[in-house]
Amino acid sequence: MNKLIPSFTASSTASSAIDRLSVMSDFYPRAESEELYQRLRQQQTWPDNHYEIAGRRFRLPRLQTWHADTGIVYSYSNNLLQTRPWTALLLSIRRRVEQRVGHRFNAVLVNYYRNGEDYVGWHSDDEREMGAAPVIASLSLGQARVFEVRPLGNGACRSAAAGNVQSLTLHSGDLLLMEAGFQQHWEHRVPAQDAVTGGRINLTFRYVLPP
Ligand SMILES: O=C(O)CCC(=O)C(=O)O
Repeated sequence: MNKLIPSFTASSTASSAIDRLSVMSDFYPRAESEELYQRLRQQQTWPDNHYEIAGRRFRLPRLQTWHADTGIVYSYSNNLLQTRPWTALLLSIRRRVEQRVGHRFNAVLVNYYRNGEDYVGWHSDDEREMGAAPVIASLSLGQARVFEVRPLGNGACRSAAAGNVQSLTLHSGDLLLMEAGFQQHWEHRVPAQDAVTGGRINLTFRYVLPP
């Protein structure tokens, strides 16, 4: 399958089977990415990570904020988060990402993993509001963390899928591109890593279809 963006270099781990996932290493040079990490960590006001669904209380294993253009509605964020306006810093990062990948984005989910205990579990970013084949650009800042992918499976396929996990390490400044078609066939997670003490911020830029 052709790469949508030939100038992206696929990571050696991912390229073996996942041709709709690519990583641009050092999209931000290391020193700049560390500075961005510190600025975001301090500038963002992180909301409480406890929430309720149907009267039951849950704890999100990370902190999150959600920013979107005016009028953009997204059910995932509405369940958990209030939509915030873009900050100047987030907007400047968005512009640079858009220019590089050649896609427009109108929303970003900011995930703050405070240490190795924070994680995101297996999921696909396949909410209806993003259309049938979303393109998602994901910027990593701060502590390097493992990112795992596996084929989507259900029922009997689930156990086969579990044995087919591929992983790569995302470093500060790396831009991961989940291209059109990736979410329909793969799911991903950032597992807990007990040995990790540093924090990481990840920005996933998305295009949500206007209502
Ligand atoms: O932190 C990451 O690298 C992944 C974040 C993620 O999966 C998401 O925001 O949907």
